Amino acid sequence: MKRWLSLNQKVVFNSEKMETKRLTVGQAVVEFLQQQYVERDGVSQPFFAGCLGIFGHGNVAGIGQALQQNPNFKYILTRNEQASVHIAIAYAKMKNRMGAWVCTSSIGPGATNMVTGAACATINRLPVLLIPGDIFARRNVAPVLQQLESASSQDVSVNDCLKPVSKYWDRINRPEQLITALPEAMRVMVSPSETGAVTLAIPQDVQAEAYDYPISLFQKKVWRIARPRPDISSLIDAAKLIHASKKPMIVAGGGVIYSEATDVLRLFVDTTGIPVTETFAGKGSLPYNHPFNLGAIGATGTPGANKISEVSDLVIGIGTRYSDFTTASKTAFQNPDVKFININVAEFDSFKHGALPLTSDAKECIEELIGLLDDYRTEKSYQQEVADLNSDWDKYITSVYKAKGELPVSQVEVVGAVNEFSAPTDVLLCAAGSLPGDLHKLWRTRDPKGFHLEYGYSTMGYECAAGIGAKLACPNREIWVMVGDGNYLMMNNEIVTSIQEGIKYNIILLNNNGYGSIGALSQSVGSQRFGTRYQFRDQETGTLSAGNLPVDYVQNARSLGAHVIEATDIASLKVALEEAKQQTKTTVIVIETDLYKGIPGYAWWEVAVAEVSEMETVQEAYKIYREKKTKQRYFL
Ligand SMILES: Cc1ncc(C[n+]2csc(CCOP(=O)(O)OP(=O)(O)O)c2C)c(N)n1
Ligand SMILES: [Mg+2]
Repeated sequence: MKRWLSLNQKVVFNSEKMETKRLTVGQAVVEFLQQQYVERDGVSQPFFAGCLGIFGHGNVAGIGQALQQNPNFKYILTRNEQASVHIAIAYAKMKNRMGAWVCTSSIGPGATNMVTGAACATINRLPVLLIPGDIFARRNVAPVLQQLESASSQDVSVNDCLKPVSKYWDRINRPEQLITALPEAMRVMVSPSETGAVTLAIPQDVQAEAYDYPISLFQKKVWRIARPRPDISSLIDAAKLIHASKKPMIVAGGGVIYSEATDVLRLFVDTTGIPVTETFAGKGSLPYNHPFNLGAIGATGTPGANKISEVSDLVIGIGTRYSDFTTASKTAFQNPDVKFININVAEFDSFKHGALPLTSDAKECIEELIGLLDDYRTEKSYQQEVADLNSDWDKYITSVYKAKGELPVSQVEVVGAVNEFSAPTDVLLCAAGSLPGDLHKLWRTRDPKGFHLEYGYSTMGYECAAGIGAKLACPNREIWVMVGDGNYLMMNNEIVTSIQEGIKYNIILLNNNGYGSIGALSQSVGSQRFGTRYQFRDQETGTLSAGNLPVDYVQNARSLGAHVIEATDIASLKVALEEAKQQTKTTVIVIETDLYKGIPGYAWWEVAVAEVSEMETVQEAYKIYREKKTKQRYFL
């Protein structure tokens, strides 16, 4: 043992003899984060782009002070902590999870503002590091401003709300706990199967305390993003299932894009003739005009995708978590003998629907599968059917994109104008409302990163903040945020941040004076759009029906510092899009759209309907609901 030690002088077993650096906890965090790198396929890059946030008493002297003395680690002041997280999510999504931001907040409302963002990140499987301040670990001055007191424990703070929405959650009560907590936080953030929101709650006194940290904590560390290979026996079984299948299909989810598997997917499709359907996160897996691309699947899917999923005997899910929108609330797959193969880096997802699990990286697995399929090819007639469905749908898109000349314009006409104006590598960004469904069906995606939909959590208010994150990740792409009036009113404040930072993106604000989406949903459950219009209250009927509210979106956006253009019809919208592109600062185009003009859907989405009611419309809706439910299936 002695001899071994003498040969390895640098190995120190006694922590007393470690080379150390005296830093506050806040300083140690910032120094550590700057040294974290990720590497995939031989390309290495720093993982953290910087820190977004808002200071308060919980973080100003700790993380705040550390950020000031480390100007190389960028700090961006935002307007709302939830929005910080939205920016971080959009960035990580555009970076295919190879980059992330830290979000810092004070104690209390700043921290709980991040709960929604954390849930959004975790559900979408996107990495973000949250560092909320926390109440004094020392406790002697409790209760501090914003402290949630508990009569049953002193070890509770509002940060505990972040536990269920975080993939890793820790509270750093002593400075040395950082030494083991930080690598754990990194392990989870860079894991393709585990990633999501990671929370390190750090009490304000602890953030400012100094400790002698081992210098090895601050050495450059490169985390390899592995491409785990599938189990070979399962892979052989998968190849057999494909060989036996007459009507196989692929459900391409976000994992295809995050794994950068789009080229190999295309090769797989070209060699096998297996058609592709796309989830919200997976849209862009194949270009829209590939003859084997059936487009959007599920509740907001195309007729072609729904027709094929109804009869398919083998569904190959790649990087999908099978949300209810994808499965049309478990009604999409009706072949009594349907089988599933799931290629997913997360074991949890790969076992869904009783599938043959190929727990592995999408790119790696597809490559290996191609090697086992020999000359397998779907029948010519099936390929022809798919190609016809693709071209029929494209003709339909052309017809609905065309402006009809009626005012207010329809939402679909706006989608058409933006799609036709945008360049292939531009980014369309959206999250909630009636736009996501229209975009899922109708957007002609030409680039794997061209379609950015946050539809895991469908967070109202995501869009205007997320535009910043998308632009930070892809400065050379033009970002087109499409947002409804409801979403815009929920969170538009980050326009100010974009002006502050000189980060330019475009917002197309579709004002239909209320909730087109939930209004239509309300109607479908028999509730006649109750409480979904932005109208004055009618004092006689007590309903929101006495004329549109006079919200001036043009003035609103202008007051935040944006360049604003008002469009009244599709012709003026086209001119506005050109003007927006020329601008160097964030530009908002406001256009009024029709609340009622929508396009039909081709599959069901389960939303519960009242079982009893005196309202006939509800009774009728309940009958339809019961009928639809008969198609729901379990896959075991
Ligand atoms: C934070 C949040 N609250 C509520 C909802 C439910 N919801 C989804 S879309 C929507 C209305 C969106 O309104 P708008 O942006 O005007 O879009 P439109 O429905 O008119 O297309 C609501 C209330 C949600 N997704 N997120
Ligand atoms: Mg609206």
